[in-house]
Amino acid sequence: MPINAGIAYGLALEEYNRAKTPKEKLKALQKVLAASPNHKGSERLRSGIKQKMAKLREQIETQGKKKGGGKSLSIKKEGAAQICLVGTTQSGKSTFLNNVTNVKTEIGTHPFTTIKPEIGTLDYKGIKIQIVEIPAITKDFIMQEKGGIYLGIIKQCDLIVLFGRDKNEVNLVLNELKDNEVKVFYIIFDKNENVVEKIWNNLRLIKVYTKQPGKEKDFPPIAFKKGSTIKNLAEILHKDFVKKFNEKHKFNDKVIMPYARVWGTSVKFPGQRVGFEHVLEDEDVVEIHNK
Ligand SMILES: Nc1nc2c(ncn2[C@@H]2O[C@H](COP(=O)(O)OP(=O)(O)OP(=O)(O)O)[C@@H](O)[C@H]2O)c(=O)[nH]1
Ligand SMILES: [Mg+2]
Repeated sequence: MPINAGIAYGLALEEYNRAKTPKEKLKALQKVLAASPNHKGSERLRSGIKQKMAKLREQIETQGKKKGGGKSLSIKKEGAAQICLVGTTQSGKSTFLNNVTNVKTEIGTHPFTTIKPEIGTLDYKGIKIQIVEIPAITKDFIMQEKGGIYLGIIKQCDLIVLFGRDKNEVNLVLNELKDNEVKVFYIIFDKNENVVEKIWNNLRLIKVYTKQPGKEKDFPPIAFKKGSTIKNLAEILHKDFVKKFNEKHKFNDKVIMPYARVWGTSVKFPGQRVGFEHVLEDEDVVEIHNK
């Protein structure tokens, strides 16, 4: 089917053909896409352009990582989860970071106060959650010098908290995430909500307390993915324990089957005896008997 392309489209294509670096090419392709006809007959054309853009972004990202030397800008995940604060400038990202973590970073009276990722640790009922403020997102932020690096960090995190001063800004950030194929789950910051609670509820984690027989539960709790079992807990507590158990079992040695007692919503009554495959729930207290 013939495509009614138009002058803007032609100019953008020309710009693309002249472009040398991946960044220039990506910028030109964005124009090509914007100017390309948007009807059924041009779907294949548009999806082809988008695929090319995705490849260029990847290229820019890898280049950025190499250039940054991976020192101050690649962020090692620490704690049970890594959260990224992503939003427009002066939307309250640093304010939130300072409020909920141990970090005291500068709160701006001017735009673009935060110029590098700032990292803090949130202590949620004993579970450590890493929070990273990404410098402000602008339209086409991927074109900025560090854009690729920031995108790399964003793509790796477990949850995004999205900031914007109004609906338009929130949409701008959402579009940037979409254009750059960020698939991470996000929540939108709302100062009238308990954002920390909302973060926890969207992480798909549970916190589990251990306990020694006859004693109170231990603190801090340990974080696990939803769906984790007693076996997963045992593996963390006693690294050799599961292995030894399996070995003994294999040689038919006389072993007392290990078991656990659980208090919490995953069991029918407090202190119920359960096996290795028992699925844990948030706030469960577990006493493992392995001797
Ligand atoms: N819109 C908005 N502004 C806030 C909020 N909390 C604080 N501010 C004010 O907004 C200004 C910027 O706050 P920051 O927390 O530094 O904003 P930021 O998003 O980190 O900004 P940059 O680092 O410059 O991108 C300050 O004057 C704050 O007092 C909030 O929840 N919403
Ligand atoms: Mg800031």
